Amino acid sequence: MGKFYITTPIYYVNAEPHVGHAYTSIAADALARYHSLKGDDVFFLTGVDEHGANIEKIAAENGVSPQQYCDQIAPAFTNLWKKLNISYNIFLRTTSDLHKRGVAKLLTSLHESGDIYKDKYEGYYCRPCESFYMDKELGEAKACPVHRLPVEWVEEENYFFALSKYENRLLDHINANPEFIQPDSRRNEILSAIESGLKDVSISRASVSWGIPLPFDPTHNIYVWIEALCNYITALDYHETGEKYRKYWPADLHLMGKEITRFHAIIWPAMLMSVDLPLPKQVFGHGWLTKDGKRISKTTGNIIDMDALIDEFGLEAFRYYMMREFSFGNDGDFRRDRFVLRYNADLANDLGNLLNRTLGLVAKHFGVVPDPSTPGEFDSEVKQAACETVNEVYSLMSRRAFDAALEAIWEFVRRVNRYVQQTQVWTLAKSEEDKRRMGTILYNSMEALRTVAVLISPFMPDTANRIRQQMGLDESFNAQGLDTVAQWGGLPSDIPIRKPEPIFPRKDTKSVQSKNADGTEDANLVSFKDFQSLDLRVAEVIAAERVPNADRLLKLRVSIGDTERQIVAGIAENYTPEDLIRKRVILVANLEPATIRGIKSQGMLLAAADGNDLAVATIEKALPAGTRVS
Ligand code: ME8
Repeated sequence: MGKFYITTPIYYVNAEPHVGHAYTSIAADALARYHSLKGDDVFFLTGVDEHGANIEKIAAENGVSPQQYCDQIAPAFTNLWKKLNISYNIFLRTTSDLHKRGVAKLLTSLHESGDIYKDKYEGYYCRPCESFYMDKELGEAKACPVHRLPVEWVEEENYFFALSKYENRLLDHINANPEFIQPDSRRNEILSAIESGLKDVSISRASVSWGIPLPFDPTHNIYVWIEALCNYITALDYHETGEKYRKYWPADLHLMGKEITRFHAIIWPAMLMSVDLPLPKQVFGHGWLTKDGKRISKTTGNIIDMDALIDEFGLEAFRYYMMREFSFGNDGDFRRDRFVLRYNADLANDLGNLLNRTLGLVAKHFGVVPDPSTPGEFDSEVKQAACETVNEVYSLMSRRAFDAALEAIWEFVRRVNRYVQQTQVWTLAKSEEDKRRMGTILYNSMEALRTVAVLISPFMPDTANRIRQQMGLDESFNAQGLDTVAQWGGLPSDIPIRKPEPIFPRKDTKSVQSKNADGTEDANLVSFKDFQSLDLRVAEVIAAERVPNADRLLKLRVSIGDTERQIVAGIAENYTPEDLIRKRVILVANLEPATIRGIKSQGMLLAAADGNDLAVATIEKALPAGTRVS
């Protein structure tokens, strides 16, 4: 157990927040909650960046003072964080006294360190970035590399920070601490930027009136980026070296989009070196959310309607999609069809069904959490899988691999669904002895669900609580930490469960499709590559028999040309063994084998089911067994 201080960027108030801002904040929230689960003392900072020429200009366009403008927009951010269930500890505004006092202290120290000097500055400036760019970064069109907008030529007398002096110390630090800048691709970019030479940076603007004055020359305002970076310590009461500062600094993680990593990984650490303060432990620059390949931003206007998605699918599904779909270090395209697909496949199907099926059977046969009195086949595999999943999640979260951590959890969910299938638990209510085994299987499935609830809680806190509630667990279980999931058997028996209700009702893709605003048709699509990964074959049934004591099961031998396979299929209510002999059916030949009622099944037949009516898919021509179906 330790402390974990995590920050998001402080976002500009020049427009309403969008899905890109939500992305960083949801990731930070998931990590903050995850560290709380681990037992760490977490401090989570976010806020808004309110000064600078850009804000001044927009306020003037709106006919209000900059302060009035900031006061109007800042609540749009706090309202969004509330809506997205972001568990921050401080929302810092750079117009606050707290920030101004801390900035004055840090800039005074910087001045005293001898690293500040006055000089004339000229260069290309991008207003939306509040940043100067070098000629070579702009290309022939003289456009900002982030916004693709024309830059302005600015000349003025400024104060400078001697950044170039810190080149070697920065390189040494980055090389000695591979975790300092992540992911590795960003680390390499920063290393080569430093290696190609750092120029001193201007830290003041005589011409910008909306800002914080330099403590040693109030005729200049502090350049907004220099002042904004200070927020990471000003929010901790740095001005009085307060308790929060002493407890939480240095930050464990500064999280941000890749376009501003250089400010955090070069300028900010050099400023801290100059005043002899400890450096943040990690700077992580994540990828961009794009739409049709273009970065989502207020300047391009390709904004995703978060409200509509959340209204339709719920907040938890939105948070899940954001963290599951994209690899955090890379760019990723926000696609509604993928959202719907993940909702139906992962949430409604895999997780929702497991919960519903398990609790449905518990409600029908026991009413309370049953006793795990009768161990049997597959139990230890499920327990082992739980333990492995927890360890995997630990390691993936430390690498900020949210998508892979969620995939590991879902792999476990699917394993438990398979356990329910393999043990055919629903058939075990007949004798008292069988029922004891049924109780054990259901107990294990519920214990697995308790584990899943803890593991998903950083990403989907409400879903975790709803699962626990339906399982009959009181609120004290909501506070269960990660240590409790490593101990299998923590679920108490005999407590009454609640009425099972679907947590993610399936969405009809047709009705979802028709709601597309841009008129394009999104479907529940899989890629052609995914489809091709299925090995479908014509299979000829050469033998068939009933499985004793299993009303629904037939055991088949099928030929797929060179080899034969044994298949267990739940079709006995619709077909006799004789019906099937010599039929040419379609086999999923590369499905992992399963054991059903103690009998190995090496594949699956395709069939269509309409309620209790079921028909096996057959091939109308006598094509050779083993022919590929595509
Ligand atoms: O840069 N995909 O504020 P900002 C992913 N005030 N994340 C995105 C994104 C996208 N398409 N668009 C925005 C500033 N973000 C400064 C920061 S910090 C001392 C000062 C997120 O309002 C991402 O975190 O332009 C990005 O770095 C940040 O919003 C930029 O927010």
